[in-house]
Amino acid sequence: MQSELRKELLDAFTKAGDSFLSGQSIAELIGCSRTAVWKHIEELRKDGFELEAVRRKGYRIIKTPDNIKPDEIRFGLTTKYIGHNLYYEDQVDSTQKIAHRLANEGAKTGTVVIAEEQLSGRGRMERKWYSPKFTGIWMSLILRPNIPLIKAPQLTLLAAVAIVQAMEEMAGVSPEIKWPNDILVNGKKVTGILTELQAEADRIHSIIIGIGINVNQQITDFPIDLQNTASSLAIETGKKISRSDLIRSIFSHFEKMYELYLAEGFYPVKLLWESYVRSIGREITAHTLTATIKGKALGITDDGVLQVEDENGKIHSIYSADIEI
Ligand code: BT5
Repeated sequence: MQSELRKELLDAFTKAGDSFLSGQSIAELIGCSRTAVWKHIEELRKDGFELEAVRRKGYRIIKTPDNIKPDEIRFGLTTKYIGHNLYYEDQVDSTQKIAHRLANEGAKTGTVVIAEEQLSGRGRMERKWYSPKFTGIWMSLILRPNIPLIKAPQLTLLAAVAIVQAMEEMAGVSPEIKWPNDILVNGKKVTGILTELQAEADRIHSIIIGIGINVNQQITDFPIDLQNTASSLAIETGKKISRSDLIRSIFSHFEKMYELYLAEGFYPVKLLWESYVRSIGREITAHTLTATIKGKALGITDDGVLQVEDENGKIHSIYSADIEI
């Protein structure tokens, strides 16, 4: 975790935007001496930040180190709570595993675990999520909403909307959502979402939303068996995308959607989700754990459940499945 002082310093620079912050005002803001300010600025420089220092004006940050360490994410972060407690790891089995432990220990809503590499990244139903070093965003977000268990899948859809909005903003692509948890760009899977719960009876303790985004991989970076179905933002746009910009944008869109959801329920989220979805209105095959259902995807209910009409006109409610379009 980041030190409180470092957080305050980066928040002050975020608020200042392009303006300079004088040594005196930094000292007052974070409650330390001018000499200590100088020391903190030197530490930022050592960690890869470029600062401009101008006499009588003060300091401003002109370049960040371009990584996804908490400092880099913190600078420019404007959310109220999403991403404020950030746990960064170089290499983990799965960020979900760490997030579960932190949630058990009482981690606050908005806590995020992020890693450069996952050795056993997981998808749904024990499937593997390929998460190579430095190229993607592998993170888990902890939330503690006061909602009934049955509504938990809505948060997968909410996350998908926020991620699509952030990708539009930061990569200039037009992603499509494939119910329930995939985000595709030009028909290829760029993102998977895995929502897990800690709950008892009908009470949710926490929801852990795992988000995996392929950002800067080239096609040969994927294992052969994924090369036809998977892609990255860099492949689809032909340019490298800043992972920390994308993460901040996701946090900020997520927080806005989440606040809307808590205040007004799922309906406004559903409307947005529908505008990004690919499978609705089409003939699909849904493979659930117990059956395969062929038919027309009619839409989702207000609870986020997929409705499929088969050839006999029977309507099936599908809670979770793999969809072929
Ligand atoms: C998902 O599962 O799509 C959910 C993936 C969630 C990953 C995040 S990363 C951070 C957090 N920590 C974790 O351990 N997990 C979460 P599912 O719908 O079951 O899709 C899994 C399938 O996607 C696999 O069976 C592969 O076919 C394919 N796949 C695996 N890695 C991929 C990748 N990097 N890009 C695209 N497709 C991939």
